[in-house]
Amino acid sequence: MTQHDAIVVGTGFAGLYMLHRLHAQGLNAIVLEQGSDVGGTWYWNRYPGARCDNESLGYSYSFLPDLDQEWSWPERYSEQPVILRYLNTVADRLDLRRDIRFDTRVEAARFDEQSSTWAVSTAQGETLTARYLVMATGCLSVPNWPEIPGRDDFDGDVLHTALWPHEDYDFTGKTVAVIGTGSTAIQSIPKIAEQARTLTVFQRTANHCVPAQNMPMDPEVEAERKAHYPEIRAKSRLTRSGDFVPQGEVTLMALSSDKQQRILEDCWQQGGFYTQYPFNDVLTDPNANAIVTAFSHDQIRKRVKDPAVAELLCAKDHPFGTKRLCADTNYFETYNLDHVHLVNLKSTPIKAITASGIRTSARDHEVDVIVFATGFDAMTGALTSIDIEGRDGLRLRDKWAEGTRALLGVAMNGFPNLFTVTGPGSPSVMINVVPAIEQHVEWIDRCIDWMEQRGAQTIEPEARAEDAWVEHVNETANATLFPQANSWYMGANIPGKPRMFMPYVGGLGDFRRRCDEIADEGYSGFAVT
Ligand code: NA7
Repeated sequence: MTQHDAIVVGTGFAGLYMLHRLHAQGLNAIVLEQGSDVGGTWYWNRYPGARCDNESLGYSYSFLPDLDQEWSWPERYSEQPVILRYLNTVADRLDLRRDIRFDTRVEAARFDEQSSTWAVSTAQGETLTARYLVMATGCLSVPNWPEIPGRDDFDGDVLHTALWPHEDYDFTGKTVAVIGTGSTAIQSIPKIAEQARTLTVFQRTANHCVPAQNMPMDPEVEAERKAHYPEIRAKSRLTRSGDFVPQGEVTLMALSSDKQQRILEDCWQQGGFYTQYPFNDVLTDPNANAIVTAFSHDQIRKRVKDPAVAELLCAKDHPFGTKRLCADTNYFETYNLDHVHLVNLKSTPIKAITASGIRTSARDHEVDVIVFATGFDAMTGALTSIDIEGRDGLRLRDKWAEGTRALLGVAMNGFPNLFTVTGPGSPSVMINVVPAIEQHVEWIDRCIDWMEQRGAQTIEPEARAEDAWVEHVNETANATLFPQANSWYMGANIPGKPRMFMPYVGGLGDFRRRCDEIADEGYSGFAVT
């Protein structure tokens, strides 16, 4: 058994930063990573068109001012290879690789009350122990393979967007099926269509989608940002979204109809999350939401030639923005191509995968390749797929059987010295995730330092503090339209998963203030031994 001060799981943005902070404290830390290199989400998701929906100039670490100045992001939104290159650069520059063990999958973690240590066992048959265990396993890291009978019978290639081959996959001349129409499918479908002989998209639910308006990086915008990076970073830490743009200043329902249309046109012109940022009522007032929905549907009807296809592509079963908003480049125009077809699974559901393709209730679709763009067991999947056992034999899977419970999304009653970066009950996926990660990592780092200074042995949330936070998370979500959608935020994409709105919608600034208060008060709401 190898003994460490801290074990971190995962080498995405979270794991790399956590290791850097633990190094700075002089602790003996090791990171275990299932992949063969760093990058987390950006290591695995290599599908054609994979790109970040957050703007490049805000989707990077805030603690590397020299790198901020040296680095050039080529486009407004970065492609996966660019972000992966950035993370590799960070890992090299901070000399992190020496404490990362790749190709190492964590299978179980057990807390030993006698020694107050975690024993972490890997699929490779090793057990490592540490006083602190930090799960930096990401919110979207366990691929969802839907239970469709017959997948193993298919004679062609089966791909999942979240487990994409590391060498380029060539669709040229192939008949291709894509299952799913979430963010990932919306990014990859136009790219796959460029190569495929035919492409058939199997859509169960249309998603709300806005134009990304991607473009080469404007040198003036970049120079301006570089001149003011520190101030902008500092301000972004206190905004709702972790991004530095005006937010929530417009009440849509207070405007005349003309003004509403003009501001929406302007938002669509700016693209991406700008379509949501200005408003303070779109995610709380169904009337305001209906106006944005109608506007967005009109844009789709203008872009798609076949009116019946356009109608199918308009999201109608959930309010605008209550599922993760998708950002597109040429997605809707792709359906104007003769070799691209849309199958509506609501009227003709998939019955099975056969040796030659996909069988719906209407007919067989023969294809060479099936691409599953079917998402993730989000927020909890990476944690519950590991057998985590805390105090008194309590298993995390059992604790969360009726819904997630955690204090600040960072720690859980019954699991001393276990920390989760961007766990359920924190802003995580509701905002720019890099500032969300940084806030959590810095809080964990400070907490571990405090423990070390006092010679304390264990820290864990008290049950009543955890209950109060869970109630606050629920109340905050229930004051919005978010719970009306069957989203992965709600666990609704995985059969049998408890329905509960998992992330915290109160915004980063207020969340950070609450977390800091708790730390300033000597970790109020936490039991320390
Ligand atoms: P999402 O957003 O969860 O989308 C998955 C898609 O797959 C969605 O359209 C689903 O339809 C569809 N799906 C899932 N299971 C099935 C079955 N059984 N049959 C047909 N269609 C199915 O995942 P993404 O990867 O696109 O995006 C996840 C996040 O990654 C994204 O928001 C960014 O934050 C990055 P449904 O809506 O469930 O009817």
